[in-house]
Amino acid sequence: MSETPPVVLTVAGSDPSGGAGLQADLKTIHQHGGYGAAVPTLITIQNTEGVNDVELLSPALIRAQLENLLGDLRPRGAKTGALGSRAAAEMLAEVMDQTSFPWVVDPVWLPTRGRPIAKGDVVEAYREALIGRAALLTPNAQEAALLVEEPVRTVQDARRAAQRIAALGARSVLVKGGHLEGKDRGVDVLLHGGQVSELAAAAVPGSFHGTGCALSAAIASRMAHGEEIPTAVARAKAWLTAALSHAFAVGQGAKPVNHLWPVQSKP
Ligand code: PXL
Repeated sequence: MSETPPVVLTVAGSDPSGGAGLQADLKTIHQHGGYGAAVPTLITIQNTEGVNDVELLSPALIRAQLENLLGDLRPRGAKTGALGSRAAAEMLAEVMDQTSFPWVVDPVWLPTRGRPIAKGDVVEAYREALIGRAALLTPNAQEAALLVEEPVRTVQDARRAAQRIAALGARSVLVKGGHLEGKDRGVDVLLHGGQVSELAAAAVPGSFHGTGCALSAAIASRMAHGEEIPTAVARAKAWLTAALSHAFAVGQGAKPVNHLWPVQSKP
């Protein structure tokens, strides 16, 4: 007899190249034993070489999709990716208040390549409305720096940023170290239960796309299965490192995460 998988919801942008956004999240959720449900927030015109343009869906259209879905399906976990605007972030905060499952909030404001996929004042909306409602916030170093208005270049900076983001109301924070400098590159900092810990992984050489999306979707899926945040984060990171080591090119630009790479420790 097969067990019913937990529903895992992603609220994110569309990346037609399949490397990031909704498309990446659905593959990752499936691979981690979840049933993926997906609400698009914006459409990018994008291939593996970068984001060429973005069109935001209206907050009313995003809200209608969410309310209709949540009136029927019962997710056990969720993640947010690109939201695109302050208005969408504030609307989502209201919807989050009507739910009781954990939300992983992945701030997505700047793609690695191409034009920004969010309007300027979106950072403030995260600070005011989303940080305090997230079970876990997963900024990279650059996003953490925007949140705390201080540079984040070293593990020491990342530890301080995590504490300051917690002081802004976040329950748990994972500052991802993929963009840290020198020997600190690839060291993530997790603040959970008031404790700060470091997670190191061997840096995988190459130019990749969609690493943050895959990581947050994997963590949300593991949490939907009932895993505690530190275990979910460590195992999701181990899977991502392996999935990056086995990435392959699908176009002329960055390689997407190999989303279908097997998960060693099943949630
Ligand atoms: O990797 C961040 C990201 C998330 N979501 C969408 C994107 C990107 C980066 O390009 O396009 C839709």
